[in-house]
Amino acid sequence: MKRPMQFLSLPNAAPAEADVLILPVPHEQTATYKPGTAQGPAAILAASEQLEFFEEDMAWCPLRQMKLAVLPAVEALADEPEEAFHRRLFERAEQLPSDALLIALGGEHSITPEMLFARMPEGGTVVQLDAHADLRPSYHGSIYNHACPMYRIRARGYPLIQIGIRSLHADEAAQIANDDGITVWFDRALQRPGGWQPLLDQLALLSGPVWLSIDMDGFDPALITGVGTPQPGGLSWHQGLDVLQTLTENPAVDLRNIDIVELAPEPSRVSEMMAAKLLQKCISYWGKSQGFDQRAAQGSQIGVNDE
Ligand SMILES: [Mn+2]
Repeated sequence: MKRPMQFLSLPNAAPAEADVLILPVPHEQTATYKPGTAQGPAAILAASEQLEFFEEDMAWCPLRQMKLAVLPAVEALADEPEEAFHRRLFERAEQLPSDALLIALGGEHSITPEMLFARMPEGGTVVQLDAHADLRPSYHGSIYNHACPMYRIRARGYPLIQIGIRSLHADEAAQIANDDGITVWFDRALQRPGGWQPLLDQLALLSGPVWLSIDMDGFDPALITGVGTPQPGGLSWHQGLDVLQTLTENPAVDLRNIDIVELAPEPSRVSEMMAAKLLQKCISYWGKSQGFDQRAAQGSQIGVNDE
């Protein structure tokens, strides 16, 4: 039997009423090294069954006071050209309510641009956790390759803040050096004494719409081996949470869109558990920043027997 797509095993709210929308996009077309990202969304949601309803950092049960819906997955049809799939993804993202928090689950990183073009207001900034700059204009003959999403986004004028970068082509390094709209926080410098706080200071000064794009390979592969293209070094779990918390607690930032991409499940299940817990933190930190903890309990999703 096909496992129902649910978060924390909870029944899904009606999408039009949801405060949080989870969009599975199990798209894997251009992976260049380790396959498996197509199984990412289902594995993350299955792992979420093991999470507690209580989220310990913010000390509340987010889904007692927020409504969440896992949406039907957007998947490529058999023999569908890449361009047609990406157009459908754009249209799907465009139809979703704009005031809910959208969290898309990949799939490979190539899914980010169309969703972003559909939902990100002008003047918005992209904050990207990633081992790779993803600034190639095309790769293996395709602009939709997972090495290219940030090139496409930057070409539309959105400024980029890239965090944890530790693998890039010389041409990407040249683009970064010549483009004031790209700020890169290289991993090696971030991990030196005093290297981390200036990044948080920059994020605390951001304003306007922000899209948070989390490539799971931005984290240390010692923590999460299940990624398509692992690279030594990388962010710790707590550094990832620092970024999330700084953005959600910045009242000048309007964070409505997050993607979590490039998870390729592995038998240990540690990798998908980390992604599931990160998803829970996104929901909790965002919900707390929006004041949902002050609202009356919904009572609709967590039943009395679910404790
Ligand atoms: Mn990436």
